[in-house]
Amino acid sequence: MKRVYLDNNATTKLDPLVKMKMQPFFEELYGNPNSLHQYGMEVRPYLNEAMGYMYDALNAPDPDDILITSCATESNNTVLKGVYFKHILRDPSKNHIITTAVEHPSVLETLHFLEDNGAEITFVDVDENGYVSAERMAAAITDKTVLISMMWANNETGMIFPVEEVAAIAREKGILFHTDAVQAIGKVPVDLTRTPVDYLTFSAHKFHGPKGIGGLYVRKGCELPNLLHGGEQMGGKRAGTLNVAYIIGMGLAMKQSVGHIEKMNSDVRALRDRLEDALALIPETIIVGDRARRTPNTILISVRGIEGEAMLWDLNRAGIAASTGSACASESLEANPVMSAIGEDPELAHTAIRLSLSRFTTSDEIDYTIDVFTRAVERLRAISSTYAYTNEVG
Ligand code: 7TS
Repeated sequence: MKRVYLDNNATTKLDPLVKMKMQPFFEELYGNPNSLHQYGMEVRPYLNEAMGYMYDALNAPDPDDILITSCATESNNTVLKGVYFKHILRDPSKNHIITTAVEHPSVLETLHFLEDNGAEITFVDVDENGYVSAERMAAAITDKTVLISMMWANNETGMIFPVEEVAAIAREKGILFHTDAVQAIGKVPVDLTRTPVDYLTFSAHKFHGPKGIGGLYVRKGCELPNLLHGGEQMGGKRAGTLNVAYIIGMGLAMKQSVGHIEKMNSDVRALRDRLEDALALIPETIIVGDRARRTPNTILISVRGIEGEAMLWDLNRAGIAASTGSACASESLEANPVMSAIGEDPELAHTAIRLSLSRFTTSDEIDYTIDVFTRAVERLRAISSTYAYTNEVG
């Protein structure tokens, strides 16, 4: 059966070049880089090369740190809990954190936990396009604000948030600034020399690297206490034996995906727009957010009257992988949280379907998806009108 993968905001296919680069580190090059013998020493240059790729891809100044973590969830926890321990616990007069209402659960749930422990959190709502303006974020600032955490691009809608502007406002007011850039790397230019970000989260499996490895950029002077205490790895800032193969994979994957940013914004954007234009022709559909303000690979569409899960099932039977939103919540038949936050008709939140492309998506796959999606809507609408008719007559 034909298989089409359109759930790249949940995870991506491993870049074949990355897989090749990682292979020797599962075999002969298995030394622990912190060991003093040849086995340990021989892997270090490869690690240094991978770290160099990441500094280059983010244009991160040399004195700053890139910590390796196990995932974006760990990076987000490190920043939020670190700010709590370093700043809020020591000076409760500065206990206020601002974020958006549509962050990933690894930010929202961590902040709810900190709220239970005395922090004051403002969750700034998005507008009807799923956007949060810099003015809206700035309006939430008080004398007590210590940190602003705002994702660079939203995982559900693809909306790109005004991170550069908000980071500049935070810097001017002496407030720390964190961005979860998981959905931005390889899609939106990220330049840490130009943008005054203090902390930036990323995760390899969102840009064709392996799962279970991520990173946290920390600007010099903004160091935080450890989340994981233990050995002296990563300069003592994050304990645990380094996952050598995966770090090497993440470095190359980031270099590759940032190198493909133009292709993403031309070829992939053109495929996404073609798919979106075709789906918009289906009566009673809503596509969330102005596409010029979205990452070039994402569509969040609502098809009135059709449950998102029913639609996913039909697509899946035809070999197409999509989602009703974040896979982190998709095992429950819950309303899409971002759709709910946008404040649409509550019914629409149950009809959301996310389609997310990658640089490996082909034109044939898009043609096939347009055809299957359109027929699935017709089929499901026919079933629901027969059902409604039977109910009326019966
Ligand atoms: N931050 C954002 C913005 C995300 O989209 C995700 C994963 C994470 C953090 C967590 O990353 P991890 O490395 O800890 O796994 N988002 C999704 C999604 O949208 N569908 O499935 C996973």
